[in-house]
Amino acid sequence: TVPVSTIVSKSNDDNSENNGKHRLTDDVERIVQEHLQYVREDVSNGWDLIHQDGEMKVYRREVEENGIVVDPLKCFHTIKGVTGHEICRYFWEFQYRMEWETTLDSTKIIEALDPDTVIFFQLHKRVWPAAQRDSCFWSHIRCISNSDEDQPTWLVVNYTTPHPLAPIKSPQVRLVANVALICETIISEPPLNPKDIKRENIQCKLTYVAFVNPGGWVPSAALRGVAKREYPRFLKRFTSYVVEQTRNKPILF
Ligand code: H13
Repeated sequence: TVPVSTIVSKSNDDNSENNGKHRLTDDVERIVQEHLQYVREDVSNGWDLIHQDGEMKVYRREVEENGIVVDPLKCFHTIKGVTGHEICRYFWEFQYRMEWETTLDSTKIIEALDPDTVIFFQLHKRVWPAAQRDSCFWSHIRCISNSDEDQPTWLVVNYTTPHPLAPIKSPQVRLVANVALICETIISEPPLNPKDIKRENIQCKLTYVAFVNPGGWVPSAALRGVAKREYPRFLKRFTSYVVEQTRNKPILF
């Protein structure tokens, strides 16, 4: 849950009289479904493995639009001792963000659309060899149950949206992104009583996909260099952070 003090505005839509719907409900649904399809597509054709470290694999496809690098990225990782819910929760929740994000100057929530969907405004560190970037995106967390026996799939989607509280102020450049974190929990040798499951019996299979348009021209080689360095760094730092944070806490299924 988001501390009330951090929310700049609540949605104008009265969700309670609108079946919990808000102005972006249909967009959120469409993008979530697209990611659930896309996550199944494999990386055997046209994807380059650009980084591997133990269980972590980072793939990308080199794509340019009007001379701008917009390389799609797909990462896989397996993390011992945490659930998909824990990984997604720490990724989505505002209060942990600055503890694991190293590429941000600031983050704030400018609107809460429903308990699972908020709009963030973020200022990115100037790691790019060009103007500073900002971003404004809805961020949605969801649990999808597969069957009675299986553990549910958890996912978070971050998707760029315009917002009156976040106008683009030149020379600031806006990143355009469509990012998803999709997690499954695997339980090995499940005990008869679910209450007896220990952290040593669980692992999380994570897929992270990113389509990011830098919003303006950046030298291709420099941008690809930054991406190749920063995505693996993010995955390693973020997942270690969640392992540390949850180590002595009850398991959140
Ligand atoms: O996904 C990551 N962070 C999210 C939470 O801060 C925000 C992210 C997002 C980015 C941009 C716009 C909207 C949302 O989902 C981790 C991101 C790691 C970034 C590594 C740096 C990559 C550099 C590539 C630059 C492409 C322009």
